[in-house]
Amino acid sequence: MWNIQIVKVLGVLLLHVALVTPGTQVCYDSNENAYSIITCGAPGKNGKNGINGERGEKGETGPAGPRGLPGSQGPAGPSGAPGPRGEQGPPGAKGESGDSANLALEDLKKRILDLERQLLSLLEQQNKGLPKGRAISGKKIYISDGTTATYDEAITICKKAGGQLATPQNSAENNAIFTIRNQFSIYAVLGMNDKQKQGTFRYLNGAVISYQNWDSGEPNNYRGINEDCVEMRESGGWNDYPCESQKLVICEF
Ligand code: MAN
Ligand code: CA
Repeated sequence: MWNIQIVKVLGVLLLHVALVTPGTQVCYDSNENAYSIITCGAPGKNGKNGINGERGEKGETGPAGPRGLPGSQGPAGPSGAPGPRGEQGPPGAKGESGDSANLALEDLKKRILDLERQLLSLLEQQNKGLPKGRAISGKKIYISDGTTATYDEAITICKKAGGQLATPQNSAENNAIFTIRNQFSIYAVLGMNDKQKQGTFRYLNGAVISYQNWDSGEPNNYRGINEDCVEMRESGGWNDYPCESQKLVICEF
């Protein structure tokens, strides 16, 4: 009996050594109650891929990428609105004296000024040829429409007209005013007074007069009556008189 068991085990071992090759193995068959050599099957093929998983959550924003290369220059924009005028610059240095063009220009200027003087002089001489109530002296034009007024009213009338009350400052101006005075045959009020200080006559701007043409005996503040204003008589000479009297208004421009 014991010998039979040994023979069995030895037999199995021998079988194992002799017959088990790669791809086979010794298996115990419980139905047959015996060991037998079987060829084991090759491993099965891999199964099919599973279905895709669910989409993951959105990842965090990555860090900013490196700065790109500068783009090419764009087209020029439209020109802007003109700026405000700048302040006047200092006068330039005096130019070099006289090429022929400059000389010709200077000569032309002189001739124009000469013509201007001659024209004014002619107009002065021809004061009688001007319309009534108009006279000229130098750059001044004198105008009257025959209106009479007090001294204060006369000042207002001339100011409103854009000029000032006639104020002779030399004999030529006095003559021009005289021409108009004679046309209306009314004593004319002049633009000066001695209201501030008796005996000191001043122009409307407050300056003491620099030219005078008083008739003899004037100014006299006649009989102590305040004669603070000045009129031009038919002689062309001046007399002081009360400012409230009505006199011919002649304005200068
Ligand atoms: C009148 C007025 C006076 C003037 C005298 C001169 O009385 O015109 O202003 O001084 O005449 O006699
Ligand atoms: Ca007088």
